[in-house]
Amino acid sequence: MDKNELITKLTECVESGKVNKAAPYPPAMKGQDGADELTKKALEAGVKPVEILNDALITAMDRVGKKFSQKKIFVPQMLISAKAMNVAMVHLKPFFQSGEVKRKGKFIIGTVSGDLHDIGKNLVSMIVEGAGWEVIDLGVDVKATKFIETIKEHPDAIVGLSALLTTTMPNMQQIVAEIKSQFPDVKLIIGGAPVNEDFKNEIGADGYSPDPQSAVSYLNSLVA
Ligand code: B1M
Repeated sequence: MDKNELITKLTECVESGKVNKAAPYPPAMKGQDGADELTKKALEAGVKPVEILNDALITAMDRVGKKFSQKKIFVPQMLISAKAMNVAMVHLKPFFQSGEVKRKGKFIIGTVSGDLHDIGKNLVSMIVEGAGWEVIDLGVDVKATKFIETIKEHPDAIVGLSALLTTTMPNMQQIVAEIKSQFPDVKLIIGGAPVNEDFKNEIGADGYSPDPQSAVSYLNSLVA
């Protein structure tokens, strides 16, 4: 398979939830390579990790999201696509994390309470870490109290909040307010599909990043 075919096939695997060759789902792809094998093959063929991420994995998850909106697929299929994406990410992680060893500062990140989406947050963690930051990842469904406890332990850290649901945007607002009331000088950056610059201004966060690269630029600008 050439590079384009590998990308196309990998996109199909993540979109349809074909995790690896041994996986029985989806039955139509039984015995075929899955996201695991194809990511390895793409890397071996010289496809850049960032191309694998953007052209295959993120493209596939966008398609999954559209099909979910159109009620063509349901939560279990989204979950299995997320699993296929995570399996692929295991192979990409070392490339994104091979940044400088000297740390530029600390970055605390979590997906806000009520929200279980972690793929985007994990990507931001990985890329920020690769750009030379120490990352303290609090996981998903993180309440204000957990952020505050962690800020007490790392008062010099910058804090990142991720939200993927419109229904968890108010939780993000509340977490920002609680952190700012106790630590007015801590810098807060928000991200995730439903949030934007206007929402950042509305809730009094310091930065908004649509993607991991701009999160890195923002963090770097604070220590420049
Ligand atoms: Co959910 N889900 N989901 N889901 N899910 C969305 C978000 C949705 C848009 C799908 C849709 O309807 N089209 C929709 C939200 C609609 C809305 O609120 N307007 C939705 C819904 C409704 C739900 C449930 C409510 C479904 C249900 O149960 N009925 C439920 C909620 C559960 C909960 O959280 N309480 C739910 C559940 C799930 C799964 C568990 C099945 C699974 C998540 C698995 C996991 O994360 N481990 C899932 C998935 C996979 C999705 C979609 C398909 C893909 C999300 C994803 O991983 N994208 C998603 C549709 C979509 O996004 N197209 C959808 C890839 C990822 C790389 O992108 O996360 O946007 P993203 O991250 C980007 C940027 O946003 C940014 O950088 C990343 C890389 O570019 N970014 C930051 C993110 N955080 C950042 C932080 C920063 C900076 C940048 O600084 C701090």
